[in-house]
Amino acid sequence: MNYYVMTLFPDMISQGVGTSITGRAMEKGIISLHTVNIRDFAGNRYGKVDDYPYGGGAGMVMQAEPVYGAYEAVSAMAGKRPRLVYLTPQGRVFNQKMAQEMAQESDLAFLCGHYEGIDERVLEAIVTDFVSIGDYVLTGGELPAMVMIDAIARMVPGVLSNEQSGVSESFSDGLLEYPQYSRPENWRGRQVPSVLLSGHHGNVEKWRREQSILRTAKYRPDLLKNAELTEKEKNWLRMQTQ
Ligand code: 6GU
Repeated sequence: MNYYVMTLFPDMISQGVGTSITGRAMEKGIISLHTVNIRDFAGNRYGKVDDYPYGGGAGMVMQAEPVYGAYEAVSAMAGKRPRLVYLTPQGRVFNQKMAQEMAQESDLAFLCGHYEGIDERVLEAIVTDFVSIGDYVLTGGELPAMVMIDAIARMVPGVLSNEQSGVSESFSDGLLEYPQYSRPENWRGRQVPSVLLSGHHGNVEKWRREQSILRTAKYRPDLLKNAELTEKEKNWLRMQTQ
């Protein structure tokens, strides 16, 4: 899968994506990353890409033409006009299902804004998806783009090892992960739950499933509506919370 990121801070993206699992996937050629500096498409000698908003108000607006030029360059690299995600708190809130769906694309482009926003006309002309990563405001689209690239990349075959891939089931059944423990058995007076030391695989699986359900009920009760619980599990959960 080929990623293209249009930004004023290309180093931030290449440093982030080039690290750890996504970095390894780039080395292996499973994903590629092309950053495009929007400043390179400024129509002036100073690399100025922003101007005052028509109608007045605070801050500056990123102008349409440099952004359009950057997308033309991305299109030339991709050999087509790829799907383009604009990172904005006004977008649809990103989730695992969207990550899964976007992972099917061969090419995916991201547009990172700064200042008070980008001239609406270029957004109308080129953006296919308006996406937010949650209900809070960030200073720019770079961190959200990296969040999306990471979540999407781990859905691309070969990016995770077989061992790691099982972990991706965690959200797909709509429940939070169960707690994990490693050595030592007693850490500063805190014991590992005895069922995990029992060697009884069936009991371990049952305990982990119960822990997932309890955690979800406690921290993310909103997820339970869409989680795949059996009638028996629903009854069991009612018993626990009474
Ligand atoms: Cl995509 N951009 C910005 N600037 N802030 C955000 C966001 C995006 N998602 C949540 N907050």
